[in-house]
Parts: sequence; C-alpha cells; structure tokens
Amino acid sequence: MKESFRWFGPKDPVKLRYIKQAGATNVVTALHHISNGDVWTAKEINKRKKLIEKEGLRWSVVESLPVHEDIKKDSESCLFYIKNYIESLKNLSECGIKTVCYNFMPVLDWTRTSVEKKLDDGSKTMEFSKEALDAFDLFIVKRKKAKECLSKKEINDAELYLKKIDSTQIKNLTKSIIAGLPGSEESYEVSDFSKRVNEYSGVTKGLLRSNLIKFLSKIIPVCDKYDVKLCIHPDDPPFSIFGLPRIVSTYDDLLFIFNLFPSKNNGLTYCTGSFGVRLDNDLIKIFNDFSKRVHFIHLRNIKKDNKENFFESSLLKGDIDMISIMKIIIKEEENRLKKGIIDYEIHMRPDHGLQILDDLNKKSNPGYSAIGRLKSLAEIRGLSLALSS
Ligand code: DNO
Repeated sequence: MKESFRWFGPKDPVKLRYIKQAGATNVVTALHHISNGDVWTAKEINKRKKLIEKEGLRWSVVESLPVHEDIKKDSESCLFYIKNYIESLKNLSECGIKTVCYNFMPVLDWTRTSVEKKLDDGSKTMEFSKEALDAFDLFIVKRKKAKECLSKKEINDAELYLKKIDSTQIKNLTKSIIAGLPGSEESYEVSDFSKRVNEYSGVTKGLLRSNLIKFLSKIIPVCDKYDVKLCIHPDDPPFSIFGLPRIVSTYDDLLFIFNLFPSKNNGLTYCTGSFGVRLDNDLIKIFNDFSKRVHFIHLRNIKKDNKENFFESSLLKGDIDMISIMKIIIKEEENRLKKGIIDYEIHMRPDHGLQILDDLNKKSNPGYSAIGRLKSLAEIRGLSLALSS
C-alpha cells in the first residue's frame, strides 16, 4: 500500500514535516483555496506539488476535485462546470497527479452531529446520532417535509433530545452538521442551507443518477485519454438525510455506476467507515467484486446500531474486521503484481483519527488530528507487515 496522510494545505496545523515523521510517504490533498467549480491551473497545481516535494513527500491523490452543485442538479451552467472539471483533470494529469477522488452527495459532503464525543478513556471522537439529526431537521431547519418521513416515535425522540440540550449545544450541533467539516468545500448558515436543500425538491434518486451518468459520460473518456483514475467516494453517512437522495451507498448503487461505464478509470474510493455503517453492506464482497476499480482506500472503524446511529472508534476496536479487510487488500495487490502491473500498490490513508494525548489540547481539523491518525497508520502498517509476510 502507498501509505498516505491527508493534508489540508499550508494552513493545516498538522505540518508536512509531521506527516513525514508519522511515516507516510505520500500526501493526499486538494487546492482548497480555489472556489468550487473554478479551473485548477497547472501553475497552482505545480506550486502545491513543489511545497510537498520539498519535504521529501509526494502528492499522489487529489481529494477531492469537487463536483459543482449545478452538475449534481443538472442546472443551466452544468456544461460550463463540466468543461472546467475536464480542464482541471487534464492539468492534473499533465502535472503527474493521476488519482482523483470525488463524491456526488447533494448539498452536504460528509456530516456528523458531534465532533467532540467523549469516550470513557477521555479521548474524543465524532458521532452521528439519528435523533440529533432529526431534531435539527424538524426544529432548527424546520424543513416542511421532515415530518413526512418520520414515525411518531422518531418525532417524539427528537423533541426529547432538543429539550435536553442548551443553546451552546444547539450551536455546536448546527456547526457540526452544516458549517462544513474539513474537505467539504461548502459551509452554510441555517437559512442558506434550507434554501439549498429546497433546490433539490424535484431531484429524485433516479434523476440524481441520470445527472451522474451525464457527468461520467463526459468525464470518463477524458480520464481514459489522460490516464486519470477517478474514484467515487461513498455517501457518508450512507443513507438519505434531509430528504436528499443518495446514490453511492450500497453494493447495488456501485453495480449501477460501474456497469454503465466499464472503464477502470470509473473507479472507487473504498472507504470502510462509510460503507461499514450499513448493516446490509458486506464490505468484503464490495471490495472483492469491484477490486479492480479500487484506486484509493480510506481505513477507519465505527461502532453502530441498527437505527442509523454510529460513532467512530479506534482502528482495531470497532464493528469492522480490519484484519479481514487488510487480507483482501494484500491479496489484490499480489494479484496486480502477478499480472505485471507496475503500479500495483493501492493508495491508502488512515481516515479520521480520534483525538488522543496532545491532540486534545490542540486545534486541528475535526477528524484530522496528528496523533490519532499516526496511531491508526502505525496499526495499519503493523497489520500489513505481519499479514504480508
Ligand atoms: C471526509 C472525507 C470526505 C471525502 C469526500 C470525497 O473525511 O472522507 O470529505 O473527502 O467525500 O469527495
């Protein structure tokens, strides 16, 4: 595996030097200062590349090249933004960066209801609570159709939840859900968020799928031409929230996307923590059946129930069996090597880390603390070395 660490650019409190000290060799990053939809020029890409290379690291994966909302909604300016996307892909490829992660989640990228859940040992993690999300939807955003998809009990639970929390907690809840977690590229105030969600009122799951098809039909030939491995990130969480459609949550969703465009450049970001939240997702089957399309891996663990609640656990202590996951990754790399594929190692980064030790007293991007992720990387390397030999 190509051991990587995500870096949010020069303003990231986790410096490139620390990434190097953590033992990663590759960096996953994006040009976060460029507005969503604008072209990434070769000049800007090279500037960032040099910064990374100066520290003896390599920029190997873009996470993410964001897909403009107008593409997801197929609005008037959709083709304009697709053209820009193509231009950015071409520039990235010409600068030697050929693995690009993206997502197709409407309005929000990943979201949590708390980024500061305290665990028994004093460490902190992120969680998604269904009643907290429902409370936010029903009583803070006041979405008109929110009640329609909830049972009486769910509405009651959300009401009770709201009664229990004070104004600071309401602020934190709002911030966690819509103020934009790191890498999201979009952040909202409540009124703006409500407007954005309403803009999707006619966009059904079928329509969102058509819009993805339209996007891929223009983009995949470009990826083939410029040798870019595009890899879609699953929905996080992998189910509908705020009544918005989600189309990258299950095995069948993937089957649909990959059957339409068989090119291997129509690839997957295999994110264990996102897929793993659903009880009906078989993580091993997903990997094995789409293994040739896995160009990028996010490893993290979660603990979940069967009611859409989950929190992020430490790498080896969650519901996901990391040992089995590691075994199939190693097997796939061995297969690639046997086939003579030179670039047989898959780009992998430890995904979110817990806040532990000094992380607890430092400001870092939620989920992207230095020590928590360093611990995960060390555990991954240990597993990988032991299982490969
Ligand atoms: C969260 C990340 C996501 C991911 C995007 C990919 O930590 O996994 O923000 O980068 O969904 O486009």
